[in-house]
Amino acid sequence: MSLLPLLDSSLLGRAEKPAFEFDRAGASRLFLKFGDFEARSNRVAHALRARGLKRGDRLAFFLQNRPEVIDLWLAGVKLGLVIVPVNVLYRERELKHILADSSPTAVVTSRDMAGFLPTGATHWEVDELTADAAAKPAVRIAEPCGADTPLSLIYTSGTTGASKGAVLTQGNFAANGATLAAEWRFTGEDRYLATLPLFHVHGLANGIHCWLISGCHLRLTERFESAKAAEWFDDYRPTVFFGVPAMFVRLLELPPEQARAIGARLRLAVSGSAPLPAEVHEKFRQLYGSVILERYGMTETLMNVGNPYAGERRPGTVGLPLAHVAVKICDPAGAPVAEGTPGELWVKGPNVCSGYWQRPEATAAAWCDGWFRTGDIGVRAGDGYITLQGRRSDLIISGGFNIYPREIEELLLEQAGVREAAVIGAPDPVRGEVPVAYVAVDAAKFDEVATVAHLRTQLASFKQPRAFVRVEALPRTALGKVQKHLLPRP
Ligand code: MLC
Ligand code: AMP
Repeated sequence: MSLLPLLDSSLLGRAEKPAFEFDRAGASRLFLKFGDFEARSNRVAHALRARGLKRGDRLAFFLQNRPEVIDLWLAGVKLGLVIVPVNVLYRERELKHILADSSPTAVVTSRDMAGFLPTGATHWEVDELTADAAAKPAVRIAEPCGADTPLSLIYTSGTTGASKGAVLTQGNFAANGATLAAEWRFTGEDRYLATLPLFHVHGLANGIHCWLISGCHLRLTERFESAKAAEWFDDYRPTVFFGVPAMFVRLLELPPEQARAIGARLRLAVSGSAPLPAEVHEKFRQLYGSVILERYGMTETLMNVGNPYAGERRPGTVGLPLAHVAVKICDPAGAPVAEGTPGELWVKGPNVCSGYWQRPEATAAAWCDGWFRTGDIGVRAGDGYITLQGRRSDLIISGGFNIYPREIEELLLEQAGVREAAVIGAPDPVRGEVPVAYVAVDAAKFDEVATVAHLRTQLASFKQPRAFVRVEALPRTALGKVQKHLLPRP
C-alpha cells in the first residue's frame, strides 16, 4: 500500500474543504484548505529539488510544530525523500549522533534553534526555504513510489546501545494511518486538536495521517501547554484528542463544569506512548464523562495494539491487536507462552519498519522469523486483552519521552570526580517517571553545580537527572553488574 493515493483523497479530493488552523506568534491565525497543502508541498518539493535533493536523500527537520513541517513531510512523500524528524529538546551530543548517523543533505530549522546544531551542520532556515518555495510552481511533481519506499528515519534507542534510526516506509505509514482512521471511525466532520510533537510517531504517524486520510479538520499548536489547554478546548471544540499520559494528568486540573462540557463534545480521547495509570483513566471518566482509549505502539512498529472503539476500554490494559497486526507473547526462547503468563511481545504486520538504518546486526538481533521483538513484557488475558508489565531493558519514559539510562550514565562517568554512576526512573505524578542519578564520587574533584550545568548543554531537558544521590559505591553482583533494584529509593 503506497501512501500518496490515500492522502490524495484529501489533497486532491477535498481541495476546497477547510483543513487546518494554526496560531502564529505575532501574526494572525493561519487557516488552510486541503488544496493549499497540495500546492504548498508541491512548491516545497520544487524548491528541494532545485537544492539538489533526490529520491532516497535524507532531509532532517529540527522544528517546533508548525505547518511547514507538514509541507516538508508531504514534499518528502512526493519526492521519495527520507525525512529525519529530530526532537526539539535534543542538544549537542544527541544531535551530533543523529546527524552523523543519518548524514542528511541538510537540517531544516528555525533561526532561533539553529544555534543548538553542532558546528558545521548544514542547515536551511525554514523561512528562507518557504520564501524560496513561494516562487516555485504549484504543479505537482511526484516520483513513482511504492509501499517499500523509505519515507522516514526516526531515531530510537531500541532496547540497547546507541540511538538507531528505524527505517519506516511509505507502506508503514499508509497501513498505520488507514487502520487507525478506520478503527477509530474518523470522519470528515471530526475536529482534531493536535498538540503532540510532530517529531515523534504519535503526533506524526497517527495524528497527521488520520487527519489527511479522513479529511477532518486539524488545529495544530506549537506544543502542549497545560496553561492554555482549557482555552484551546473551549475555543476549538475538538471531537478528537491524542495525548501522552502526562497531558491527561494535566487535564485533570480543569474545573469540573468546564471539563464536563469539553468531554461532551469529545468523541475520542486516545492515550499512548507510556502507561496510563488506571486511576487517571477513572478520574478522567468521572470528570469528563469520556472513556480514554489506550493503545500501544513503538517507533519501529507504529501502532500495534489498542482498546476497541466499540466495546470495553479496559483501564490498565492496551487492549487487542489492531487490524492486520499479529502479536505473540513469547518466552526467552521464542516459544509462545500460555494465557496469563508474562512474556515478550513479538509483532508482525505491514506497520513494522524494515530495519535499522545501516545496522544489520541490530536488525538481525531485533527480528526473528519475520517477527519484531518489541522488548516489552506483557500478558494476555483469556479474552485477548493485553496488559503491559514492563520492559526487558531499563528504559525510563518521562512525559512520553524515552530515556536510556546508559546514555546519561556514560556522560556522568566522563565528568571530573565521578567514579561510578547509575540512573533509574523515580515515580512522578505527572510525567510518570523522572531520571535520578546515583553517583559515587571523589568529593574533592566532583562539582555538582558544574556537572549539572554541563549536562544541560549536552542532553535534552527531559533527560536531566532530577536529583543526585551520593552513594559510597554502587551495589554490584559478584560479577560486577550493577544491581539497580538495590539502590536506596530517593
Ligand atoms: C516539552 N518541553 C518542551 C517541549 N515539550 N520545550 C520546548 N518545546 C517543546 N515542544 C519541555 C519543557 O521545557 C520542560 O522542560 C519539560 O519539557 C516539561 O514541560 P512542561 O511545560 O512542564 O509540561 P508538562 O506538563 O510536564 O508536560 C510535558 C509534555 C511533554 C507532555 C508536554 O512531555 C511532551 O510533549 N510529551 C510528548 C512526548 C511524545 O510525543 N512522545 C511520543 C513518542 S512516540 P524542563 O526543563 O522543565 O523539564 C512513542 C510510540 C507511541 O512512544 O506509542 O506513541
Ligand atoms: P518509542 O521508542 O518512543 O517509540 O517508545 C515505545 C515504547 O513506549 C514502547 O516500547 C513501550 O514500552 C512504550 N509504550 C507505548 N505505548 C504504551 C502504553 N500504552 N503503555 C505502556 N507503554 C507504552
